[in-house]
Amino acid sequence: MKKTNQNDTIIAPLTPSVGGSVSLLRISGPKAVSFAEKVFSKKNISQREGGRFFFGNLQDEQGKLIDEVVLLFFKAPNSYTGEDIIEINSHANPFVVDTIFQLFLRLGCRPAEPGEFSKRAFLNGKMDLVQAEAVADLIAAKSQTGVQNSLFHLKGKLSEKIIKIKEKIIQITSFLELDLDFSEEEIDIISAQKASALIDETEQEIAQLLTTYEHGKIITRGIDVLITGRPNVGKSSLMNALLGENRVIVSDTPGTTRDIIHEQTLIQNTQVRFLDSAGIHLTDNSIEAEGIGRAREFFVKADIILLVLDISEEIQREDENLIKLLSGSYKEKTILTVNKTDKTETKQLEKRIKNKLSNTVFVSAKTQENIDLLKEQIIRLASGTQPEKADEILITNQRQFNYLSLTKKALQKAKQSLEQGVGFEFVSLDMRAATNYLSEITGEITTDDLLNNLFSNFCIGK
Ligand SMILES: Nc1nc2c(ncn2[C@@H]2O[C@H](COP(=O)(O)OP(=O)(O)OP(=O)(O)O)[C@@H](O)[C@H]2O)c(=O)[nH]1
Ligand SMILES: [Mg+2]
Repeated sequence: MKKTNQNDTIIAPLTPSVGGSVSLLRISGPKAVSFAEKVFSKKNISQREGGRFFFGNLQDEQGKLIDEVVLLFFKAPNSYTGEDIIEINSHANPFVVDTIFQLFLRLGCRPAEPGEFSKRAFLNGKMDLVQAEAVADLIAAKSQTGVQNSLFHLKGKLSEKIIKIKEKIIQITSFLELDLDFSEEEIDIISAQKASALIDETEQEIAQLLTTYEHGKIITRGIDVLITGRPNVGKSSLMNALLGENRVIVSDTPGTTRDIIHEQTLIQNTQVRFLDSAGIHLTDNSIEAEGIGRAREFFVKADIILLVLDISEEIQREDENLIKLLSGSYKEKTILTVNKTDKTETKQLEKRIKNKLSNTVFVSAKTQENIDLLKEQIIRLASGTQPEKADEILITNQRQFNYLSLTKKALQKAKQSLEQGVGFEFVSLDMRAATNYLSEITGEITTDDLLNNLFSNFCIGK
């Protein structure tokens, strides 16, 4: 996001440009009302109370009728952005919407940058950063639980939790600093042991929040599942079986799938996106070769990898190489999916395969055997630790996760110092660092770069 002037009056559509029957445009800033009064048939809006709606005609500068509209007025500071806001509900015809948009640009509005309404809301103290992120999460949530969790964040529940933890840390720090002040008089305010125990308590609270990230991530963003394996093992057939429809072409000619094909579905109320890829030839020489560079990119990005084997054939060198590759850094997220169980007596092979990877499922894409079990495994593996209570607050993004991890590290360092008998003045520095990291989560401490980066990922009109 460019550095933008906060005094500009900005405009953006809140609804998609095509489809629907009503369209909504939002205008926010000091001149929103005066611009509207110039072209709306009802005047003196500024003298009315905020939170009202008005029905009337919208006309251009020459008095030509553009549309019959409903106009909403929110008076500063009681609006989303904290500024005067006018919202125009017009008919959803794209010509009408564009004519209104152009009219307001001529009157002096500037098109809003992505996320600019929310950025103004943050800068005007209407919400903190966690709440602003919750707005974007709520719109994009990929499950009902994701919606619920975003609402918790929006209502400030995560922020409250973080502020409470921060207050505890500040209190311990003030004990430590007070103790330093009184050290001459040999009055003990707090012992190192007591301080260490209190820090440990807060560290546990942060550790608990950190464990919610995996689950928080998937309910907000969904799960990406990559289906991989050598040619002809039944990757595309498996994708169809998991989707419950014949989406991908299947044939007995190896090399049928060429490009990555993705399709999504809901499993246990969670959005799952399957990616079917071309079969990988992984010969001994090619493990490090350029050829699998692209595949590796997908290995990194995927939340779960299904490595498909064909049990009706002997395990081949290519299978072995893929198993070797994936049992390295991708082990935790790989499920060895042994396919075509309908074709052979599997007992012998089962034994050989059993210990190759800890997560193994035997399936038949053809008869659908164990496909439901595979779905369960996918969700279980991606979810990490499940929340204990349904209404538990989950953290949902990398930024929150990183700052909480930094806070935890700073507390651990403080605790270590106390155990080693380091002076309270040094311990207090780590405690203050911990407080600052928490302030960055809610946005009490922030930089222009961070704000620009965060809000530019929002959609236009939010
Ligand atoms: N009997 C049996 N045949 C299967 C099963 N799954 C796939 N096949 C057959 O195996 C052959 C290959 O299936 P595909 O799904 O095209 O395999 P693929 O791994 O996507 O192949 P490429 O795209 O060429 O890499 C087809 O003839 C399928 O009908 C299964 O569970 N049982
Ligand atoms: Mg295929």
